[in-house]
Amino acid sequence: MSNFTIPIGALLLLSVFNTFGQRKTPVSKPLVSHIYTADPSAHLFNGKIYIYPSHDIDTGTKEDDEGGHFDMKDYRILSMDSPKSKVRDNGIALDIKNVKWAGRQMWAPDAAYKNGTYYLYFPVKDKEDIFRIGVATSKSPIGPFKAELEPIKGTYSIDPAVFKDSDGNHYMYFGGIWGGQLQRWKDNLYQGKTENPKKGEVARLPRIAKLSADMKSLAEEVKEVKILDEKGNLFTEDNNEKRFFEAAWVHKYKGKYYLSYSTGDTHNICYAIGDNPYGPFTFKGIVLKPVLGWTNHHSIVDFKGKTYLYYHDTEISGKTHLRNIKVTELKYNIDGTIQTLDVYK
Ligand code: FUB
Repeated sequence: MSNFTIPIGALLLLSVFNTFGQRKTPVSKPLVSHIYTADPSAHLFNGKIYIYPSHDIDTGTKEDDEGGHFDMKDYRILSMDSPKSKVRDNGIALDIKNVKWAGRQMWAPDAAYKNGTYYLYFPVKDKEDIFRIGVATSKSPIGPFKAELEPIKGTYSIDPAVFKDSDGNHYMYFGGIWGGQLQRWKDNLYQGKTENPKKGEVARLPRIAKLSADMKSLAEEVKEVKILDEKGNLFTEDNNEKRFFEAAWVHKYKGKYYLSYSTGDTHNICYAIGDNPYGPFTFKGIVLKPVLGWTNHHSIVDFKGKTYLYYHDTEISGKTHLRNIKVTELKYNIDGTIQTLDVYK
């Protein structure tokens, strides 16, 4: 975990140090530097890129193993005419004080569009300190968004990612272990405070449910999404270079479904390929090697025939919980595998 502050002068040199003290030069610049942003969920709406990120702030909350220092209180939406153009900060789109049921910690959101309405999906702890997923609506992609009075029934944990399939159906993926509390849920029932998964146990899996036509409720019971190794086996917890931790994202390429996700404590963004939204998905490799900071969280979006990876690191602050979002191009090999990105030289 990188926890030192980099003076502005050092930033000008455009090189930073990783966890092991090695000098690294980032290939991309932070998209904005007047605020801290993370977990960028990028979408193409009306020919423009809209980025739905977490808005990191320093509230002074003490760092703990559950991520208490990630104490975010609102969402701000960024937009760009293209992945290479100027970034607009469109101001506060949803404030925690306007979410009736929310307690604390607005974590990684996502968004979707259907029939003239934009939907913002967001994880936040309720008054009992349990992560739930809420939804808020707006007629504009940049908000302001109005939150529903209750979280989406049947949802839990963090990191919602809503995928629109070619047939118009929407699916929500979600879940994250450790501070994201996924380990506290079994068969969609809350088990109370539960230890993190142990070595040798089958690793926790991301969840999926189809969204109802109203986009504000689940159309079915939440299911686990199986991620298999090359031999068809589920990963165990000690295979933490490859197993799921948080930050699921699904995109489609040449008719196949790509599930990408963070391995958390080993800091990779990995991916697995499947034949339908529910999986199973078979592990293929690494999309993005570890970035500066502890967390790694991304999204993948197509724009004018190219594919872009939005991600974050801690280049500006050097602090785990104060991140900055970035973008770089992502490329495929002829066989459909993804070319692994190392975003430092
Ligand atoms: O931003 C808070 C949490 O950090 C996200 O929900 C995780 O995916 C990790 O990036």
